[in-house]
Amino acid sequence: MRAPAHALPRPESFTSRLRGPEVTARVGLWLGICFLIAFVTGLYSHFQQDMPGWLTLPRRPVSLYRVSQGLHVISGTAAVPLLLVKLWSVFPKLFERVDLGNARRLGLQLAERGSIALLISSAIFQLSIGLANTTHWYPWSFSFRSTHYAVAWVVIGSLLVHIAVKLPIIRAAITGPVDPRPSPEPAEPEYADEYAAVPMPSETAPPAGPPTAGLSRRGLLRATWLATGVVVLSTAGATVPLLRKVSVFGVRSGDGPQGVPINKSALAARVTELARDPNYRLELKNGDRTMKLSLDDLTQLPQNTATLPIACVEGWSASGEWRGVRMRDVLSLVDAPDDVDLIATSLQKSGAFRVTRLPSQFVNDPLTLLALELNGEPLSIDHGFPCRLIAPNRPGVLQTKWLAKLEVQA
Ligand SMILES: Nc1nc2c(c(=O)[nH]1)N[C@H]1C(S)=C(S)[C@@H](COP(=O)(O)O)O[C@H]1N2
Ligand SMILES: [Mo]
Repeated sequence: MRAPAHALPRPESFTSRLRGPEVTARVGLWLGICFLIAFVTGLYSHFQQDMPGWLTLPRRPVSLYRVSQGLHVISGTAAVPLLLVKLWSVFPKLFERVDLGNARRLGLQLAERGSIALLISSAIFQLSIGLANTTHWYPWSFSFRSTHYAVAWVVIGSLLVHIAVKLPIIRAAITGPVDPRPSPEPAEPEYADEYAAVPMPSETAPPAGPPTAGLSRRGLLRATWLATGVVVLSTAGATVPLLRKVSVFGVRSGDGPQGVPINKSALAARVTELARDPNYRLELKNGDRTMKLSLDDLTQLPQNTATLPIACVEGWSASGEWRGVRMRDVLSLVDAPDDVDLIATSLQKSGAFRVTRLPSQFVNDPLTLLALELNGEPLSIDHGFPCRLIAPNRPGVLQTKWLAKLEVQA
């Protein structure tokens, strides 16, 4: 029966055989895996930047944050095509009528729909702002990190409820066949041979006609995996050096001054003049004890090398060979005790990343440098000339450039 033109469609108005729990559950399984990876790596990244007092984060391996944040952005990106296919596969359910006659059923239906509405809207919101962030595009005024963090709990919570509610359907759909089995054709009597081997299902010719014409569900799933693979390959080069050539949409390519991409340039941070000023001095402060060091003074101190990545929260990362003075050695100049935190301030007058607190375990790490050189040359102005902070296993946002002041926290 056709619905009148002005009425909403009914679930039966959608006739594609490709839809079904067999498809929804399989795509959903991978989507769930992506969400779980993004959630765990996201928590790690959040705590890196907002470390609760009870937590000590590891400093080795030095690339842990690079791998974790790379996985975060890759799994979030892979979730986009998966979510689209999954939403398409359940779209007709949107038009199911609620049963107004039965109060108990109505309550259950509303609860189910409410939790799904929350899941879908939070997931779409989360992936959208995450994707925008990887392209360095912030078309909103709220704080990205705290919003992304809060919504992550909404997504993961409503996802768990959703999985719990649908578990019987998911289990049956995943363990059964993807495509409906072709109904066996009755054997023609003259060919019947009771000694002939029974044909394996794959050898059985599919019945002719509409039931198998066109794309099968298996084909749809293959296309979905392929699309997800293409999306990943075309973006993951921002963090996986081997993929740089195929990652046409990699937001940051491998290039940038001295072989390392830049996020904020000196021009954008309005520090060029201050950074190039021949009277530049780095201020050290430990209580009343202060000291001012010129770039020349800094180059006279013992120099060390550390190979450490810059791993931006936005997903790109690159390794560099940094050379400079160990932070511990710098602080010894003002007799800083062993277990103090450090506040590093940039020449920048404003901006979210002009100040960092470096916990004592990083201050004392022999790989933490006040870097003066990158990949064999003095730091370029965009990488933080005259000097910057570089520490192992920390997000890029905390690797403060164009340092003006290092202060022992009282
Ligand atoms: N002073 C200052 N330092 C900063 C930033 C900034 O905006 N201001 N951006 C940070 C971010 S977000 C990243 S990812 C790294 C990038 O370092 P690079 O430009 O040398 O690659 O610098 C960090 N240091
Ligand atoms: Mo960054």
